[in-house]
Amino acid sequence: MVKKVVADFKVEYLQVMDEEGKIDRKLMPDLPDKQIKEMYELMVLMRTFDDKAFSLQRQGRIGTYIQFKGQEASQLGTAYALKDMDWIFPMYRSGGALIARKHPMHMILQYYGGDERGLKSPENVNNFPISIPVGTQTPHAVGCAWASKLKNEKTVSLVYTGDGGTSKGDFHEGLNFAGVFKVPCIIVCENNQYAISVSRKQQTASETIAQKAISYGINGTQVDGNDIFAVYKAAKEAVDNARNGKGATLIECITYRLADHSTSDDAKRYRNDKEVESWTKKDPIIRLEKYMRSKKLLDDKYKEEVAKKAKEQVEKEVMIYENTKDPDAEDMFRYTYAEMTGNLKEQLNQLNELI
Ligand SMILES: Cc1ncc(C[n+]2csc(CCOP(=O)(O)OP(=O)(O)O)c2C)c(N)n1
Repeated sequence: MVKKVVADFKVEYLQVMDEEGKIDRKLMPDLPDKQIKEMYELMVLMRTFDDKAFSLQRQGRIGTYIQFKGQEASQLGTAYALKDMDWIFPMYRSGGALIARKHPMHMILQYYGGDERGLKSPENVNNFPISIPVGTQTPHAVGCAWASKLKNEKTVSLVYTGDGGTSKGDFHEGLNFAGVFKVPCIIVCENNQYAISVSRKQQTASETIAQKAISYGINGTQVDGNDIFAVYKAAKEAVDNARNGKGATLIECITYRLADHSTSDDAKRYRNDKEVESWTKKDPIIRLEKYMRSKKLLDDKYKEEVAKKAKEQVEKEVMIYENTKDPDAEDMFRYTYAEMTGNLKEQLNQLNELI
């Protein structure tokens, strides 16, 4: 006898707005014009910040930097569906999501300038520090969601991972736990087609990443990650479900990293120009601009104003970053243990002799 394990094995793919900025009215989420403009302004701010941070790295004014160019819709659309008191668990490429979550830009620069204090969450919002190790953030987010559930707090946790991160054991452990304990967690996989030079096809034999949710008994959906409306709609539904006790969701955002993997990578060595060009045409910001122009929500003057304001804001944040006093070198000894150990004391003395 053959047992039918999965009745309807289907993965939904959601697109609301096509590359020309045309929307499917039936699918359009409820977003007043004011919010659409706010989303646009935030996406421009993110892009402006990202470009500036790259330039600062090249000038030696910050250390290694990880660009998120091209992934603004995936990051904003998901973060936008949350309340401030919800939790996010960002990864190294989540700078855009952090900006959307009110993390001061000068602090993001501070972190990439080598100062850990930049990851301290602002008081009024729950942003976990970013994860540099690939994949480890998923079990953290699921555990936090479980804690919220046990404490009956009605907050949800949202975690960002890459397509490469889905090959890590942590991802599967997290999803398994999320299913068993029915936790209020949203796992966002930004499938940007590459894990450094490893392509999505080399990463998994699954047709989609979203379908992995099925085996863990959680919801799974795939969206056009360059379509801000589709991402927001899927995220809002997932957040509402989580808050109402309907468990976790895995959202796979199909997107593309338009820049190199990091400032120490050269993507030209493993991606061809034609491919990059085809994704450049799907740029999430240009797509939203097309829609807004057709709805008379954007004209050249407004576009220029938004760009100018974003530039000024970013420049101001760079100034704050560059005027931030370095941490005290002694801090690394002071905060390692509650009581300083003998060999740390010795090292601290050596440091003091040097300075
Ligand atoms: C545990 C661990 N192993 C290896 C690395 C080195 N590493 C850094 S980024 C990366 C690729 C991750 O790709 P993906 O999850 O798709 O995210 P993306 O960088 O594309 O956003 C790897 C292997 C790491 N940071 N952590």
